[in-house]
Amino acid sequence: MENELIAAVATAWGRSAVSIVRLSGPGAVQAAGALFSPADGHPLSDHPSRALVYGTLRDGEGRVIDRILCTWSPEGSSYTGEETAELQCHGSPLVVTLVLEALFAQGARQAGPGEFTKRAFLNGRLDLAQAEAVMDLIDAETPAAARCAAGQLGGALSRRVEEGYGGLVDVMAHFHAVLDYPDEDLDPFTTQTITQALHRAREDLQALLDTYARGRVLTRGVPCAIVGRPNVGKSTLLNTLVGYERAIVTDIPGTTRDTVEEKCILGGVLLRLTDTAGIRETDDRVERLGVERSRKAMEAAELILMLLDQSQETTEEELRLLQEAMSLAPTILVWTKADLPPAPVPFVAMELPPTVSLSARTGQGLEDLGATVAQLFPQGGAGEGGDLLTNARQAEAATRALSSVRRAGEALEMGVTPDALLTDVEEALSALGELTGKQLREDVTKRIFERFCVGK
Ligand SMILES: Nc1nc2c(ncn2[C@@H]2O[C@H](COP(=O)(O)OP(=O)(O)OP(=O)(O)O)[C@@H](O)[C@H]2O)c(=O)[nH]1
Ligand SMILES: [Mg+2]
Repeated sequence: MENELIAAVATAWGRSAVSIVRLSGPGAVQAAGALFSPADGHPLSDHPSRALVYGTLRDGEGRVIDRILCTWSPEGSSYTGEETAELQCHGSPLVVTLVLEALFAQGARQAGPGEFTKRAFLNGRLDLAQAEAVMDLIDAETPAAARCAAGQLGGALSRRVEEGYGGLVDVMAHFHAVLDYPDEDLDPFTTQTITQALHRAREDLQALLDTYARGRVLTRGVPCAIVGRPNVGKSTLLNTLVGYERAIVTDIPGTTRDTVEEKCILGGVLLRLTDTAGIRETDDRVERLGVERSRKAMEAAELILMLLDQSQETTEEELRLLQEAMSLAPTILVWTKADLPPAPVPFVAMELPPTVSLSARTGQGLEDLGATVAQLFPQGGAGEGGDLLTNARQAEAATRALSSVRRAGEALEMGVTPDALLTDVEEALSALGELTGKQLREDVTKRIFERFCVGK
């Protein structure tokens, strides 16, 4: 039910200086006021809204729970758009439990995941792209991702989508005018205007869709496989990048059997690293299964670090693996063990990918690796404004909008009647409406907000 009084702790669970308990819905101020006595002797609701009021919080039986700061907001000017109260108590899980129990006794119920933000959306305080940005900001793992989400929260993506929406609404208006006066032929001037409008919508939508690659890198990071023959130093590199001894390292070739996954930030980019078993022909059953997994990791990767040991001669097999890597994803060739004397450099008749030379042991060359990653996945610039697509749901809606606009354009060229074309434009509008949540099915809404944490 959307109009029930809900309560939840909004801060992380655990011991801390302060915890905040949120209360939203009809009767929020009354429920808080029944338990909270301001130190100045006036009831909570007599204090100005959104001011912090100091006082004592008691349970229903009058026992003191804590001395807290409390604030309230009237309907229409809170995060959720509902009447709310926030109780800042001391950051003790026990105190928080007692506060919540006391509020439940006043008729509140526990809020579900994302329920506050869902109400904010339903009450028009945020559109859907902004609501998703709330979650992205909380989940951000790099400064660039945080800045992008903050931009989206400010409405950057929504504004871009609205512009496209406006253009298509103009097209609709034109056509409705034509439909209303069926006796008059569509004059050439109108046809041209509409063709142009559809063309612009197509370009805008394509440009918007193109932002998704970058948006995905920002929010999800780049799946990155570290591959190479046994003993080239894959696990050592993983450990160096993540800053602790995550994978076992020995001088025995074939040490890593299973894939090992870990995240790191390199060149400002979030990498989802997978250290793999060294790829070679082997009769060992376990190792062979490991090699299969290595190949799978390579296929799933969006960046491959192909390691070659510069202190050993490069084999044909390694060059074949390098070629395979390059055919699968952007690849960086990493010469490892730069602290050891080099073996003769092989003659290679193929074009090489971006190359760095490093020693995971001394750390030399790691900065070059970071710079190369940053070049392949530039993070700064436009994306940080937040006017880009960052999740699959948004990209799917934009794709649908684009194909409808394409169909409309093609239909116009083929000279179909305006009403046939309108259906396509309407579909494009409805897809764009889903993006910002103007038009949305309830099951989709539900799924989106379930991704949130309780208390948000
Ligand atoms: N001198 C030097 N030795 C290194 C460097 N990186 C790794 N090694 C050594 O090379 C050997 C193999 O390292 P690993 O990281 O286990 O190699 P791997 O590629 O994961 O090997 P497998 O798991 O068997 O495929 C170990 O003895 C490491 O200490 C380096 O930068 N310099
Ligand atoms: Mg290893």
